Amino acid sequence: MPPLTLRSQLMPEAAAGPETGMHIRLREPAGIDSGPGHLEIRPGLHPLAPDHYVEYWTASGTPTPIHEGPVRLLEHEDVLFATWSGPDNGLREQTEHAYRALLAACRARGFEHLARVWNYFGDIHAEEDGLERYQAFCMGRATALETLEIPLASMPAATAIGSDQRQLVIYLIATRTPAESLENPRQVSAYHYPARYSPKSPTFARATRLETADGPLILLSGTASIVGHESRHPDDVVAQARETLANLRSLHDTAGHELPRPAWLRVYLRHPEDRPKVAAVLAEHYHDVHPGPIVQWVRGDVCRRELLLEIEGVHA
Ligand code: 3EB
Repeated sequence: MPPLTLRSQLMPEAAAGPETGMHIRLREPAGIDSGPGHLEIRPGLHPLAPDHYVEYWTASGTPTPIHEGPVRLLEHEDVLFATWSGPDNGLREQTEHAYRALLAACRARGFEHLARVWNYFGDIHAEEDGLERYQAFCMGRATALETLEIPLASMPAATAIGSDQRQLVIYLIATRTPAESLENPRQVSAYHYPARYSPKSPTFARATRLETADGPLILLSGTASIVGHESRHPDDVVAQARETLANLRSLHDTAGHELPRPAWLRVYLRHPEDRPKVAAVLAEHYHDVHPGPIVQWVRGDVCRRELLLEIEGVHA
């Protein structure tokens, strides 16, 4: 099989981006729409002014749009973009239902492998059925992935963030051949976290690596100030930013040699006013990377209350 073509770009809203593929726009209302060759995903997040970027994912071949109720797909030769938008009350059941439907749709078309998944829903810390909603989400997701017999060593990279709107929005990238799942030696694998974080552990890898026609593509999961399995530096956003970047560096070091540079990063901040402090830490960390990563700043709730930021991105 020739290497796949999969490209990711973060571009200013005013720029003319690719017309086909998956477009992630931070505007209201939360949800997903499809056009002839593209999907528009609105996760229910707010960008921090004055930045307005759009994230684009493109692949080779003429895309075929498929619409099956709450599942919308965009099928390419060797990449399938699959999305879900639906209510986020009864989150555990909704999440399990969404994952089952998404995975069934991917498998039916020969895309057995998940490379990257993004998950957004509102009120992440609220209680539901005696669980925090993030835990309810983890249970629904883990149950679906177990039923579908996805091995822990083949988990996708992921993001799960509390948004500002009550809508469950999931989008993912599936491939016919497996991505390589990467773990971080500084962190316990999320799927081995102790049960106190969630009765069923979060099921994701720290990153995935895909070989593409343009070279390796590293998809970084949402990464926070967690060492081992414990949150570090509660109440200290600068120390959390440094710890998060140490995690990203360690992850990068495990991904192999001659790796591509960070193309773009997205920083989720619980408190928008922390941006200047975190921006200074990022500038210092990437001062010798030219060109440095494009950075998008977003308001979002990280799954543990004490965590003030999370960073995800793409090396390409
Ligand atoms: C962590 O490392 C922070 O449940 O899919 C980051 C990325 C986090 C993805 C997920 C959770 C998820 O545990 C939280």
